[in-house]
Amino acid sequence: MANRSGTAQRPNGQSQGKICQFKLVLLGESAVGKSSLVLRFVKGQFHEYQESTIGAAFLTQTICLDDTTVKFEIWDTAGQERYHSLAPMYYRGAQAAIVVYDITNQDTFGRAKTWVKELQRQASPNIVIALAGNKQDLANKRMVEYEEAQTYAEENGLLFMETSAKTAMNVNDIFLAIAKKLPKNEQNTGQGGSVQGRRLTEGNTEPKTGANCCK
Ligand SMILES: Nc1nc2c(ncn2[C@@H]2O[C@H](COP(=O)(O)OP(=O)(O)OP(=O)(O)O)[C@@H](O)[C@H]2O)c(=O)[nH]1
Ligand SMILES: [Mg+2]
Repeated sequence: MANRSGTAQRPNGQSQGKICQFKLVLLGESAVGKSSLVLRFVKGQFHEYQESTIGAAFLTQTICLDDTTVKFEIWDTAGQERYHSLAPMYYRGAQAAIVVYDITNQDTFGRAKTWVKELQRQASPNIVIALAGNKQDLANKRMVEYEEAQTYAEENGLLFMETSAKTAMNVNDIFLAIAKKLPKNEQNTGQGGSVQGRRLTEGNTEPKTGANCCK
């Protein structure tokens, strides 16, 4: 139940804290592991033979952050070039983006930089962007140095982590870091479809309980 100030309350009147909803989009070259990262985050699973995404996939996951429940509405886009023109539909109005590259493939890092530029030019001005160097479990085949990506991320104001959807390394952490960076104050939690996160109202406030959510 949400009261007038948007603070969720239990029937006994105890405050559960704020509930915020954010649109997050994943972008990056095909086969870098976007769907695998989402599958790991949302379902705790990994598939060696993950199918290439057609168009885009939509999933949600909820995490708890101090007194705030953060619900991510996740758009996992298709990395194949023929779907590029669809991307603005998914990043438009997004409050957060994860741009993914594969640390074993230098070209995918170049493609990630192009996505970052496109987001900086065309997405919401306050969008929180995270850069994920995925397949960290294959560090013995590394083609992109950690320091190179970290420097690039610092220069562009991006969150940065190397991740592995396979081992789960830093997967929850990158979503958590984004959740922490997103604005959650009263001013920034307007109603549906606003540029910033929106507060849930009665009827859709119940967060999913799971590994990433408090009960
Ligand atoms: N070793 C390893 N393999 C991974 C990792 N993440 C994904 N993969 C594998 O990489 C392949 C591509 O992963 P996807 O998640 O389908 O990649 P995608 O970025 O969603 O690709 P598109 O949907 O075509 O854009 C699959 O065979 C995955 O099993 C990882 O962290 N480590
Ligand atoms: Mg995919």
